[in-house]
Amino acid sequence: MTSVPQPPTPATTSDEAWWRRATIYQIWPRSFADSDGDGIGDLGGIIERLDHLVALGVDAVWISPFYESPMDDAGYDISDYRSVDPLFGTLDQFDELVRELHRRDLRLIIDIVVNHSSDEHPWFVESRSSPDSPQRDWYWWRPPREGMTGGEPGAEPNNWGSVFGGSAWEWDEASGDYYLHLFTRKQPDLNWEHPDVRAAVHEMMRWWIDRGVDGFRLDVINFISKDVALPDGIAAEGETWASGMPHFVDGPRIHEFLQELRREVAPDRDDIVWIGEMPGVTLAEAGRYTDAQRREVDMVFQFEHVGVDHGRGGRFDTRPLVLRKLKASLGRWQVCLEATGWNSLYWCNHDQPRVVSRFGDDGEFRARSAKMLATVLHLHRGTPFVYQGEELGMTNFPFTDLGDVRDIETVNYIQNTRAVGHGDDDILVAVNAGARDHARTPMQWDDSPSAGFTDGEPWMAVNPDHDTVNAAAQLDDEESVFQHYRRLIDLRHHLPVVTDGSFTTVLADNDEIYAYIRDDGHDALLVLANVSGASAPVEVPDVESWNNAELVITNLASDERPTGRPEEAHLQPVDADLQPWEVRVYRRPSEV
Ligand code: TEU
Repeated sequence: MTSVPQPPTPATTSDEAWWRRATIYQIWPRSFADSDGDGIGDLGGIIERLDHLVALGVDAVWISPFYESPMDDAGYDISDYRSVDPLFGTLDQFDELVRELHRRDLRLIIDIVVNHSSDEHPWFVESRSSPDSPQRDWYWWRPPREGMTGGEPGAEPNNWGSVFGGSAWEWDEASGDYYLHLFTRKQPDLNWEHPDVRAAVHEMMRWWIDRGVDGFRLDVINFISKDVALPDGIAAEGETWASGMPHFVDGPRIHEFLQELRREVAPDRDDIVWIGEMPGVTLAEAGRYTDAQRREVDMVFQFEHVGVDHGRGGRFDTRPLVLRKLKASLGRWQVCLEATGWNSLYWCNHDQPRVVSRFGDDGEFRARSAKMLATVLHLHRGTPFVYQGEELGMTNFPFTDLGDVRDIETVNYIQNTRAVGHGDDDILVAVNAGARDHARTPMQWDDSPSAGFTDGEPWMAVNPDHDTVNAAAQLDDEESVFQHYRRLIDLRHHLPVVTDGSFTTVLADNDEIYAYIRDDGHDALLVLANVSGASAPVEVPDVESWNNAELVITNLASDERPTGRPEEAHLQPVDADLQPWEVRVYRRPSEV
């Protein structure tokens, strides 16, 4: 028997699952911290920077893929599931990281990418070697359309488009079939219908549990069960490729596969957290996935709220934020998952532009609006995620040259839109609004030329604002964005209503104010936020009941507060106009 390392003491003792009271910090290893001077972040760099996470007060860390990979999709294309890519370090360093995290009472969540592997994974290499390979059916191989020759336009087995542009099928001349890849052609989809595929995944994940991990973030896990008939999708007018989503999102055997996964990997480890990344997941399905009784996943990453500013063209087709839509979306998830489910709460990750540039003001009110957005998010019901640099109020990168982007999705977008005649100026606007590259610039540790990220040449340019936006400048500044995040995380640890309280939207139709009430029968919290750059009046319902409430957190700097002193802030009426991007959170005894 392999020994299972003891989990660390939970952040707060409670009979509930620890992750309900936790805040999880996401590290994208390539851009977090570089320990060996090659310009690329690594595990050694993470180990050196753990005190930053301790100072912030988070409970767990999720690390994006660090496994061996050709890096076609920045590591989300894995060629060896039981390894550390030499770029990122060694398995010994991974073990050291687990020890160092656990020593600090921090848990480790790893990223499992098993909807697809890399085309360089030995499973795919074998599968591709011949139609007669015993592993042929580990992936989705299909012949060309009836009467057509493989490789000719329109011969693809169906009309599904890849998430990253073009067809989702790649013709393999040598073995005479197409294979399915919902993402890049170097990310062939695994066939979960095959029991040996599932068994291989279970075994691999048990191996990581034995190495001490405390949880899993499962990449696009609601795509693993496909309609085996692989029917055509409905293409929009004038488009060649259709979304295949209706045929693989929350597919026919998804609940069975997830229950089996949890049962086979960690049947008696209730402390392991399971987080499912689920693009396109419906509310009804999310309720099922996160119903604790069903033992599937503990929370899902859903995408509705990060799509509210998207037009038909998705991330590269953004519109100004309509606050009502954002509130309605998050509010719907709050209410629908209240009884049996659980939410994950995020603005940022390695796939999203920086939230302060997106929904806030990354100019004059950068710090204030970053704190407001953090407060609004963290006081919803669910588990909040902080993405590296978000706690500093890091901003989007001001791209002026399309040659500076690195992400495959952006590179493909540029190529495909140029091919249909779009000019670079328009493309630049789209890229500046929505590209994943914004999240992937090096972490800003200090104001030195490489922002303290590396002693070498950073693999991607550092955001020029690192001379003012950096960790060194914020750690000891009580009024920094960092300290505000720390206070929010601390509030969650000490105030049960943040975890347990019911959620009620107020002023749903107001287009400037984001307001809601949390109530656990003991305490009530009122969150009032101005999501606009102009001061805004606020009509607090039942305002008298809040008159003597305590102001638990605000984002105004001391010289910006009406009284100048936090302990006197309550002297300001609850319904006083909110300043641009201001947030106030009040607490009073519950009246329920
Ligand atoms: O993302 C899933 C996904 O479908 C989108 O969020 C996506 O990243 C895309 O940009 C839509 O525009 C996950 C990972 O988080 C992402 O980094 C990977 O590229 C993708 O899966 C494939 O593994």
